[in-house]
Amino acid sequence: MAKIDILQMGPYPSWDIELLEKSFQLHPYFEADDKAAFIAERADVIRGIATRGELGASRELIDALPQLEVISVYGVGYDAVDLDAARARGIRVTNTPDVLTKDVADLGIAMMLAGARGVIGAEQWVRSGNWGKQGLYPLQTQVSGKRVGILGLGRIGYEVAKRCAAFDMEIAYSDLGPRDFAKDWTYIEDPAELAAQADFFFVTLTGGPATRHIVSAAVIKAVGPQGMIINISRASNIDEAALLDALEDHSLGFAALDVFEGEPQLDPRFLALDNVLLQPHHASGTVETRKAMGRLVCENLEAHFAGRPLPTPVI
Ligand code: 8YV
Repeated sequence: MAKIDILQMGPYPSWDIELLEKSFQLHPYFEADDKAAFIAERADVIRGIATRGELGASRELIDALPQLEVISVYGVGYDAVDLDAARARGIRVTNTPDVLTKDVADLGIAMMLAGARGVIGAEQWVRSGNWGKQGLYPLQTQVSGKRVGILGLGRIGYEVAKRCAAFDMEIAYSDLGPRDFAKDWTYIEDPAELAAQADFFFVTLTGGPATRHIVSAAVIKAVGPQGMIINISRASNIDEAALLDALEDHSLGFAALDVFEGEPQLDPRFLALDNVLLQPHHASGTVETRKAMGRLVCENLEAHFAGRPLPTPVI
């Protein structure tokens, strides 16, 4: 029987390709020079899309594929998929929640510690020979016992909070309402109020139109010159221009960022700053987690085409 045709939006590790190719014929969109011609040639056969969180699937692409039935996202975030366009056509969308939660929280904590303790600069101090020439590295900032504000106490926010609790931090959070499982932590509805009482301010919200720029200039200012913002969610959750202004004039102390507007291109202003820690959107980037994500992408596609319930549906 002929394999079902799947449009592949971005690269996957070889083990995912092997897995997917057992059941599907992959069409690597990202390798095509002429994207429009690539789609036009395959429009009548493509029944599924395998995409990545940051690549999603636009309305234009969905509209160009009349046989499309399912979009399987390699990532928990599906904000780059035009859900309205998919819903209007009855196209199913799946993502990869849960399997990446702990890794994303781990990287958030690593970024907090690295930023506060100057781990990157300290390593440079050793490599450059400054330790021998200039002596001790400048003193850094303590993390244990400090106040943390978590904007979005979903799966990832909860894992961040648990880790912060192990550092004896005072935990406050904001969400749509107080969460039953968070009785030991303080609920503060307003993001700016949450920010005002946080030394370390984690952004762990779902991305999308509803939360766009929720971390506004006012929230950034409220974190303040001694504070740090850690973003392991989506760039769109922060007003990036306001963030850059605040980092440049030091009205915000530090930012540790895994996500950027227009990534992988960055606003060059970031590169001139020494009060940022910049990471290449790799919070879920471990072999173990990426293997689990790849399996889920494949399992969702297989379930759909076999008429079984989808393991992790979005719509
Ligand atoms: C991935 C992500 O880096 O889960 C998400 O929403 O953004 C990340 O886990 C990305 O989807 C991999 O392409």
